Amino acid sequence: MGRRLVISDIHGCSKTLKALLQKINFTEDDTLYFLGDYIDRGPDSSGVLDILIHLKKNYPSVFPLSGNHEYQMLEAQKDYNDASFYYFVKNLAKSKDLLNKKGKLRKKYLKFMKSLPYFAELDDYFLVHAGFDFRKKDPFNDAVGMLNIRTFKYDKKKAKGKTIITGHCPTEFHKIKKQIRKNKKIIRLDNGCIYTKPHKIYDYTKLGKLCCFNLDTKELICKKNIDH
Ligand SMILES: [Mn+2]
Repeated sequence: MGRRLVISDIHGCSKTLKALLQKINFTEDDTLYFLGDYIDRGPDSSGVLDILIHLKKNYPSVFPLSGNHEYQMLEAQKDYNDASFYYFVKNLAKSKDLLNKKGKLRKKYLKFMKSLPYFAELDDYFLVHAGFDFRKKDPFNDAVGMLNIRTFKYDKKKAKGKTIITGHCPTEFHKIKKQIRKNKKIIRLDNGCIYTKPHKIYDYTKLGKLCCFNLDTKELICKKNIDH
């Protein structure tokens, strides 16, 4: 039996992702889920998407989900005119490498981002980028909530008693380990791998790792950011 593994927010850190995949020694027997936010902020959004597109194409047991950054990119692409879209991608998202020479999103990235589901339900887990707004009648149909919510209360009935694994909110490393140790029903796996320097909100000394969680052994395998 292969392992069931989950990796959270990568944000353009392709070297760190490659190193983590080597460290976990991913093979075709494993099932590998990604929690979204592959792009923006980091140095190599296109590199991260290339790795994911390659994995998804070659391994039927690789399941990338959408994050709010992929969703925002698709919305901007749909809603903005060419100049505004270019400004958004270059200056706000900082992912100019996703564009072709004409300033449009490269087709392979557009196609990939459009293909991403918002959550995955396993026998014993829900996997989702941000969480579920259980105050809603159908939280599993609420894309904005699943991709953006920051705090939410666990609802045993709606979550069917399953543990929820999320990313989205940078969480200090000792807190991630504590949630796992205490068998919490919500486990936040995002250690903010992009935060490697002093920051006005976050304590960067407790962040900066890209984490992979083994759903069966509860083991955490992490790689410190090597992209900058
Ligand atoms: Mn996010």
